[in-house]
Order: sequence, then C-alpha cells, then structure tokens
Amino acid sequence: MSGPPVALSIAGSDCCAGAGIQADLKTFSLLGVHGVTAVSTVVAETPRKVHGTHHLSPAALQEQILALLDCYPVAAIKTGLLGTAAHITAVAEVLEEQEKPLVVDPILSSSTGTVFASGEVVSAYRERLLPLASLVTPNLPEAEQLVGSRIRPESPDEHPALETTRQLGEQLGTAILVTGGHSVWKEEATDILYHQGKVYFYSAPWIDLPSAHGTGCAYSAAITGYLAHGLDLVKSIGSARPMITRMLETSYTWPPGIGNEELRALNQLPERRAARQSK
Ligand code: PXL
Repeated sequence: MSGPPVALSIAGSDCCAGAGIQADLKTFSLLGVHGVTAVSTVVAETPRKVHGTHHLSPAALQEQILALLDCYPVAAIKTGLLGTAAHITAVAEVLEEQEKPLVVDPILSSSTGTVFASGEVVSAYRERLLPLASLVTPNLPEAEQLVGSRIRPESPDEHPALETTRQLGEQLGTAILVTGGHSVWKEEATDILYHQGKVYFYSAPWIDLPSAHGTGCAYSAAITGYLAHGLDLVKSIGSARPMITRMLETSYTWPPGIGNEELRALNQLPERRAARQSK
C-alpha cells in the first residue's frame, strides 16, 4: 500500500503559525502530502512584530535532516529561513549528497521588515545552496539582493522583475520564480519564472491582506508539495498559484474581530501601497 508522498521542510518555527514550518505543514496537508520538518531557528513572533530569533546549532539542524532522509522516502525538499551562513553551509553539505527536487526560498527579511540576512548569508546562498536548487523563489527585493543590483524596467509595459529574474537565472543556472507580492504589475500580483532560457508569467488578483504573513512560505511549500506528487516544475507552479490565492482569501485575520479594512487604516497601508506602485 503506498501512502501519501513525503516532503521535507527545512525552515524556522514561527510561533504564531503564519509562516515557517507551521505554514509549510498546513500547506502540505491541504495537498495530501505528509510533511516532515527540520528546524533551523525558533522565531518568537506575532503578526506585526518579530520579538526574537533563536538559532539552533548547525549540527542540530544537520542531525534532524540526516535522520529524516535516512528514515522517510522524501520525494521533495524545501528550505525556508536559514538565518546564518553556517546554517546554509550545513544544509548544503547534507543536500549535496542527494538529487531530490529542491525548492529554496531565500528568506532575507520578514514582511514586517526584520532583516534576517547579512552579506555573508547572501554569499553562502549564492555559493553553496542555490547551485543545488531546482527552483529558487525570492521576492523582488530578495532577488535584487541576490543579483547585487537594482535593475528597473525600461518601460511600464515591462514586468518590474523581468531583467532581475533573467540575470539571476543566467548567473546561477537554476530556475528562478520571482514572486509578485511585492510588485503590483498591471493591477495584479504577477510572478515571473525563468526556466531553461524561457520566461513564464503567472498572474493572480492582488489581495491586500495587512495581517497576512508567510504567503511566500506557503507558496514555496505548495510548489514543493506538487513536486512531491510528481508534477513537473511549470505545472507545480501553475497549480500552486491559485491555491495560494484561495488560502489568502480564507486566511485568519489578526487581531480577531478587527477586519482588514480597519487594519489597513491602522497601518496606513494605502500609502505604502501607492508608494510601491509608483516605484
Ligand atoms: O515570512 C518569512 C518568515 C519565514 N520563516 C519564519 C518567519 C518568517 C517571518 O517572520 O518567522 C520562521
């Protein structure tokens, strides 16, 4: 009897369960995938604030990954928050030995602006982990950090991330999906994939949810889940995108009893959004 496929998330723990391994496990289970986890960092966090980050040792992280790979028929792997260069190197050392599909979500900062990454972290990603990836899923600011420059489109008709995505893909020789949540293009959240010399666009309605965080975690987990089911990369992304829209539409809003309209006013998000659009 064959059971559900198994996917491994190597990531941080978000105690309020919007992001990190908690988001990954919820996403895997919606897809009928058995999720297993290796924790890198424990983040004390509430929806609009990171209170503290507590790293496990790189050896403790490796021990979890090795134990799981030894015991389970892991079909696909994703990485999320790896807060130090030593954690990234430790993960790369273990994953170099295997050839399973690997989705790397290079978390360089939180949606509330906490910077998780130093220059050393960016270099460790570029040199050690990204070359092993089947897919890398940065948002636009992360992609710009990884490329090392800010490239703006020549015309408003060009997607804001087109050149950055292409350059990163060519530099690393890996598929790159730049997720659209940080750049509204033509009134939609449009993700852009560079894969084997071709560019693909995935558009979805822009859903402005001030209380949501961890959308990127759930998205990369959904792609990993579909890969674990055996879909190819392009189909996995095409299936994950509408799933994330549905998850956002039905997501828990925080604080309880306060709707997104009121939160938006509290956070002055229309201004932030207008500033983003005019960039
Ligand atoms: O959304 C990025 C992210 C990923 N992983 C963990 C986090 C966060 C955001 O704060 O806490 C564990």
